[in-house]
Amino acid sequence: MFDKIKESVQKFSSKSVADEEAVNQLVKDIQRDLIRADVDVSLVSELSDEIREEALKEDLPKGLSRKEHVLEIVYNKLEELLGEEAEVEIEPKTILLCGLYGAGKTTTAGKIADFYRKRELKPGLVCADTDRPAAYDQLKQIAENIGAEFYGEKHTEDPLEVVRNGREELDVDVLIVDSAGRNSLNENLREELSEIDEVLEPEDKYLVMPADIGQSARDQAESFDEAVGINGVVVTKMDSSAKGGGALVACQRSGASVNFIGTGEQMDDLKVYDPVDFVSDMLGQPDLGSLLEKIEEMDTDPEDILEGEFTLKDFQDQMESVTGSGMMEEMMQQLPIGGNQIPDNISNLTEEKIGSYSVIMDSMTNEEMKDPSIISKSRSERIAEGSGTTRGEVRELIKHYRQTKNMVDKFDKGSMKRGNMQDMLQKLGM
Ligand SMILES: Nc1nc2c(ncn2[C@@H]2O[C@H](COP(=O)(O)OP(=O)(O)OP(=O)(O)O)[C@@H](O)[C@H]2O)c(=O)[nH]1
Ligand SMILES: [Mg+2]
Repeated sequence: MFDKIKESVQKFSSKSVADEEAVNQLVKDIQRDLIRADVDVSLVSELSDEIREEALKEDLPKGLSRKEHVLEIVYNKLEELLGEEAEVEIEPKTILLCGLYGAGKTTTAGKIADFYRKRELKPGLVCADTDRPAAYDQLKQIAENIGAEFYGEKHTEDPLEVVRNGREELDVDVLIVDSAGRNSLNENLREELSEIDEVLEPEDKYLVMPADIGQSARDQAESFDEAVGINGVVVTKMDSSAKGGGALVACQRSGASVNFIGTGEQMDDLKVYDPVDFVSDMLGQPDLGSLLEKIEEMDTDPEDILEGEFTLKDFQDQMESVTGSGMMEEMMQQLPIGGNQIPDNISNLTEEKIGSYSVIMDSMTNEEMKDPSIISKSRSERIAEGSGTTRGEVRELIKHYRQTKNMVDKFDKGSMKRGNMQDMLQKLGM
């Protein structure tokens, strides 16, 4: 995927000064990395101009070092390139999956069923791939494994009949229909999908595409959209292709929204698409500010944080325990890292900001606090309105939470003891 970019960013981070030469080198490296990930060349060139321009010409924001400023620009530009986060509403619906041979449709059908099952909606899988008898067995097995309802007819050649019967038979909240693939989007597939579409009238029609098709995802998304009117895309096999970045950017360009990405063969290898998450997963640059808050919280009760998932609720508690920047600085002095490694923006998280985060979180439902991945665009609009903030601020809060969560996820109990702080920092690459 974008793992080469991570190396380029690390190379830049390890330089002693972030001068023009270093920035130019970083931009050159990122250019090469993006082109290797099969991102459209014209976009790459636009992006590098923008990074160079902003990194070298813009005034340094207060409290940020040049290096941090440049990295922040890179993160933001990559996030922009990757488009909008997905809108995945957790509500009853019918979903039709389509795509070419081997794209990952059947596996994705199972993953999506499991995704809703975990969110308390009862899923059902219907096998409308009547081309191969093995398709029936494959989906049935998946349904059994995850505890989803299943409907299929092993010896039929009529997918429409199966879809009709499946809809009658299954009493579920989320009905997911797996369809047959073809080598290409030919007349035959067009017709079959349109007919299924008419019978099923699904709320969602997702095109499933593997990451390794890179930027041709754009053409594929456009032609499927023309043929059956897709309203979402799932990009699978992000774990096993270097071209996933290119595929995601291409979807964005085609106007298709990426709803999920598949990151492995297991049922829980599915993520709601979120560029902010994606970039921080990829580049994994820990935010030292959040780390310190984490350490501070550990002083109070490390066990609490480690019990289960680190939720937004934990994040809120953590926020509330940070009473001022002074405390943070004092704590810094006690850390076993050299003073010169401490970024200037360490006290960036002002009391004002903590206050506004708290208000935002107060506008969230319990469900959202427990599982922020369900916070879609419309939910974040509602939260912004309820808290008198903007969607941008809601996003910023969630981003901050995710960075902290990424870090917490890296800790293990052994190294949580205060004496092992050095270990912990090493683990985080500091
Ligand atoms: N590594 C990886 N493998 C995946 C992913 N999604 C699917 N696969 C694998 O890709 C292969 C094809 O997946 P299927 O789900 O059968 O694809 P399909 O689109 O239903 O294929 P047809 O029905 O033959 O058109 C299987 O071996 C899956 O395990 C993913 O996200 N990562
Ligand atoms: Mg299949």
